[in-house]
Parts: sequence; structure tokens; C-alpha cells
Amino acid sequence: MKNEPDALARAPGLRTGAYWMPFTSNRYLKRNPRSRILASAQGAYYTTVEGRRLFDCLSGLWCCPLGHGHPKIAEAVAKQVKELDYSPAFQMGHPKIFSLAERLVELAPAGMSQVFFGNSGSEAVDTALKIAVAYHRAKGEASRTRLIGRERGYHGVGIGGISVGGMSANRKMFAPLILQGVDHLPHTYDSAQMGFSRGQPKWGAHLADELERLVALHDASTIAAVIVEPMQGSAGVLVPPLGYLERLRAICDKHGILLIFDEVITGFGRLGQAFGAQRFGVTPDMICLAKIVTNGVIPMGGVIVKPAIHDAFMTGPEPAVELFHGYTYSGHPVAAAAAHATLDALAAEDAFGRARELEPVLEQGIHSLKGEPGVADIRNIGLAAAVELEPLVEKGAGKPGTRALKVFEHGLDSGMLYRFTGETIAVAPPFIATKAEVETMVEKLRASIRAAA
Ligand code: PXG
Repeated sequence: MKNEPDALARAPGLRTGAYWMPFTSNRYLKRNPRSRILASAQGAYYTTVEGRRLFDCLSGLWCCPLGHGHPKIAEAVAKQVKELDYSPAFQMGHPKIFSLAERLVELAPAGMSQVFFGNSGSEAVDTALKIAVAYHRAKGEASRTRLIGRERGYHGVGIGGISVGGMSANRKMFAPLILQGVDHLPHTYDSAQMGFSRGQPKWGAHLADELERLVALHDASTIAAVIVEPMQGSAGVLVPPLGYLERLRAICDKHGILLIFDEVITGFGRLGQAFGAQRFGVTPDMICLAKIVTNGVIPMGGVIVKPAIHDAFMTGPEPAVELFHGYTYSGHPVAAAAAHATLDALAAEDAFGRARELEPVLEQGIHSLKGEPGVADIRNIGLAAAVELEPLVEKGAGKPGTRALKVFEHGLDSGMLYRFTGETIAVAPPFIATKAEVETMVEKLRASIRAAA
């Protein structure tokens, strides 16, 4: 990044000290803000404060597939702020949230019926876990309290989410807060068996049988729910083996355990269908959603449930509150307006079809990176892919994270905003991207991987 003007000088008065940035190397970024301070966005591109255009390779953080500054969403939000900017969430409602719930149920697999709203994926997950435990209690099975997550799973950062989550970095600092009575399935990734798979790996369905072992260990009467991402996004696009989710579903059914799909990333077209549930042909008991539901414009999250779950709470005197849970901003009218406009645009632009069209372009392109220096594995499904890199070996010692950071920084220089975590580069381009843009993204990634070697 030679000759690049100091980012901070281009944003007069920008002082970085007070902002404690989330999931960020704060000290490194504040010392090297080059191309990392974004000033504006339009369509599939960000513009940095230096005036550099960056292709939005991860659709924001997986949430903006219709592109930035979408006129219809912007208009809906502006109108809503003037019409009804806030409506109390408890004991009151507003028309747009009732109709949004109906639309989400329509998009969901058949047999789901109600939606509970929050404001983020983390809230959606904690809501689903609470509903699972409370549901069994309402049905007279109060001993079913155990929650089963999965290694390498990411379910946000609430106490429930990190407990069922399987990323040690997100757990170890908070170990005393991790919920008791949680267990984990093994993750499904084995590079020897599935390295460089395209789409769903053929090996690994048997790993679902580990749930039988957990049932044998803990007894079904202690287990409330299993929560998994149909495709593990944050862990670096870990794709479910063929038959794996079907087996999880069957084992849950056999033992009366609820199956929760965390579709915060896979919801609304990332896998070419409304939900991963439809892509994989497996219907869970609850679906957690967030992100694309508003194209990332206004925060919103939610949980879609089956009628048996909802109805289990609808007992007792009518004036009584049935579920003691909710947020000030549950079903926020501005978020609801953004979500309606997003669902309209997803349909009008045939966005799911577009994702399906681009899937083979991304698949072919990304797998052409096999054999580039330091590429350890490549995985893809839908409009999502990850390239796993070998750590750079400098002076004989591996430096974890450094190769991906180099690729990321070289990418910024070449107009690409990739997502890197650890040694993985993830891409999930906007659905509005052109075939040429996806191909260019891959070629620039190739150049950055070579430059980082
Ligand atoms: N569940 C899943 C499956 C997620 O991917 C959350 C819950 C939490 O959502 P909120 O809205 O509370 O952040 C997520 C979030 C990445 C990345 O780079 C992924 C997420 C967030 C930020 C970055 O993979 N997923």
C-alpha cells in the first residue's frame, strides 16, 4: 500500500481511540487503517475514505446480497420512519409485523406456522434455545433441559449461543459463563475424506450417529434440542455431508428432541433456496433467521416455529402472558418495513434463481485455485465458498493467521474486500453480482494468494 494517503487524513477529525471494535484486531487496524474505513456503498461496491472502490466479496457480513443503497429498501425505510417509527413491542402490534410473519411462514418449509422476532442472529439463537426448554416444560417434560450444539458451530455471542457454539476462541475467555448441561456433536470436517469437495461431501453422514451416542450417555429424557447450522458459515463454509442432516432429523424424531436450524447465514437465498432446509430437503422444528431478511439495512432476527411448539404455550387464562421473553425492539416497524421491501426485491429480482445461476460460476472459479501456493482446501455450496490456506512458515516457525491477512491486505490493494478469519478466506458475493464480477473476484484472489506466498 505504498503511496496510499493516510486513511485518517482523508477523514478529518476521525479519532479511533474511543471505538472498541468487535471481533477486530483493534491495535493493528488502528495502526494500519489502510482501505479499512468505509465511507459509502452502492450496489456491489464499497468506497473507502480514500476513494478506493472495493468489491463486496462477502455481501457485507453475509447480509447484503441485493447490494447497497437499494432504492426500494431505502424508500420503504424512509417512509416508515415518518409513518410509524416505533411501536411498543409488548401488548401492542402494528400491521407490518403481522403481515411480515405471514410472509416468512410462507417462505419457510411447509408445516411451520409462527415467527418470534428479535434483532440479531444472537438473539434469534438464544430465543430458540429458551423456547425449546420452555416447550418441553409446558408439555410436562421439564427434565428435558440439555442442549446439543456442534464443534466449530457459530451461533452468535449470547450466553446461550456461545454455550452451544463450538469455537473455542469464543468460549474460553467466558468459560465460567458457559451453560451447564450442554454437549456437542463432532464437526463434520475431515480434510483427508473431503478435501476439495464441490458442494456436499459424500463422506460423513455417519457422523450424525454421534447423536445416538449422546442420547445413550445422557438419556433422551434430559435432552431438549439439537442446534446446527445447515452449512457452517463462520467456520469457513463447512458443507454438510450427503445424508447427514436427514439422519440428524431421524434421530431427533426418534427421541422427541427438537431440531433447530440456525439459518442466520443460509436463510433467504444464500444456498439458492429460501432456506437451507429446502435446499437439503430437511425440515427442522425451528429456524433462526437474521441478516438477509432486511438485506442488512436494519437489524432484525427471528425464530420460525412449528405449530406444536407455539400451541404448547397457548394454555391458561387468555389474559395471561404465555411466553416471558421479548425485546424492546422485537418486530420493530422500521425493520419490518425493510424486511417487506427486501422480500419484495428478492422476489422481483428472482434473487434465489440468480444465486443458483451464479453457483456453478463460483464453484468452477474457486476450485481453479487448487494448486496455488499455500492452498490447503477449497469448499463451496450455493453462493458461498472458502479457501483454506496453510500458515506461512517464516524462519521455520508457523505464524498462524499471517497468510490470510496478507491475502486480505493484497485484496484491498486490488479492489477486493474478502473476509478472513484465521487462515481462511471466505467469499459470498452479492446475488446481484455479474458472472464477470464473480470471475474477476476469483482471479484477483489468485493474484493475492500468489503475492502472499
Ligand atoms: N448464527 C449464525 C449461524 C451466524 O452466522 C449468528 C448466529 C449471530 O448473528 P448476529 O446478528 O448476532 O451477529 C451468526 C453471525 C463471518 C461472520 O465472517 C459471521 C457472522 C457474523 C459476523 C461475521 O463468517 N454470523
